[in-house]
Amino acid sequence: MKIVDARVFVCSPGRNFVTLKITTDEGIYGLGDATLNGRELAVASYLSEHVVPCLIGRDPFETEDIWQYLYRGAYWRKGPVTMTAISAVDVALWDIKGKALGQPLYNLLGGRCREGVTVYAHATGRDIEETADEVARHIELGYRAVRAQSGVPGLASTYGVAKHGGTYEPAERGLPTEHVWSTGKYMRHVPKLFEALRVRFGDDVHLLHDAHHRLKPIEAARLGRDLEPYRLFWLEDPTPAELQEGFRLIRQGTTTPIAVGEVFDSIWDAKQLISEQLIDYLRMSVLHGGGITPMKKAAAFAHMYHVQTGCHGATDLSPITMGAALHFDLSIPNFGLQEHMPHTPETDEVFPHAYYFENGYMHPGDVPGHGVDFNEALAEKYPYQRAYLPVNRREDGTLWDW
Ligand code: EZ4
Ligand code: CO
Repeated sequence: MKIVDARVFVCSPGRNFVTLKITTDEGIYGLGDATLNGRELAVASYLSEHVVPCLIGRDPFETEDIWQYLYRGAYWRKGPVTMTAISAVDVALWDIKGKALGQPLYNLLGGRCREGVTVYAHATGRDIEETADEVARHIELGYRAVRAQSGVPGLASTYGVAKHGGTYEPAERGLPTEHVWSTGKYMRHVPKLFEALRVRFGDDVHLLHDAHHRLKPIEAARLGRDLEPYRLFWLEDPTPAELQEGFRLIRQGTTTPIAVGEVFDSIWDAKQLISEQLIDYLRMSVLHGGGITPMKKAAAFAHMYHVQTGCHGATDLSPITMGAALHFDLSIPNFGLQEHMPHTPETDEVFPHAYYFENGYMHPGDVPGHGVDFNEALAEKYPYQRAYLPVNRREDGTLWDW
């Protein structure tokens, strides 16, 4: 079998997605997600200008060699644009393999290791009560794990909370909006949120929280300690992770489990975090982590150090990534938890998929490949619209991490 064509699509059914379609001489095609929130066109151009010409004529079964060719062969390694592009190729090729062999992807990756993939939902509200009501709604929907974010008194807006309540979407159309941040106000508020949630919901539901890279390590250690009575499943992205040894300070200060890695693009971003046992969950995704090929290796490495996976699954990862992630989650021994933020009906219509939610689990479905398709004609009705993630400043105007 040979690759005869590869095309890049950019569409915006509610938000922007970049999709790669690779077609073979046998008529089988595979789909990969190439979405990098706020920098979509850079990946689209990287693919169509620099990667697609190198794919024509190759055997789509050679996922390892093609991955090495695109990673090592580029000379310039790593980086979110490069790794997202490589991921799109890798996932599309695994999709082709599954379709050619008539098998769901999980059977090519080691087979099922569990009944289904436990997912966590997002509960978000402008204050503690509204957030608690959202937690209640998600427990009723069957979720066993819920991430809780709430507005902070004295701050006009914060990460994870929609301005008018309801569903939260991490990018906005137009130029970046600016938020104002206060670490002190935030840190005083979050323990009150989780105290209220444990009083109302008891101990059975898993509760999570995302600090979204806004704290310094010593502050994260204190927040983790303040949250210990409420037994979080994990505290996510407590601090930016370029300085991996910075996590030692967090570890020394708290036993709250730590999850990090949604912005990682390679195992090198996590090598020290894992080998020093500084984290509990690796959140790197098949999308931004370079595909299924490197994620299998990253998971195996993490397994040696008691680190489990906790794949990123926000709405800016397309349904193709959700499908691929579910096959990956099902087939590795050290799966931890998968994020699930439902897409809009428009997005689901553009990307018809076999995966489904039932009793707190997601299932990838049993169709060959990853089980997610792409409706090209419908996608054309939703052209790209420039959109950005917000930026964050401290109260005195200093630029901060968003
Ligand atoms: O802000 O995916 O856990 N999920 C998150 C996301 C990220 C977005 C950034 O594009 O932190 O909502
Ligand atoms: Co996050």
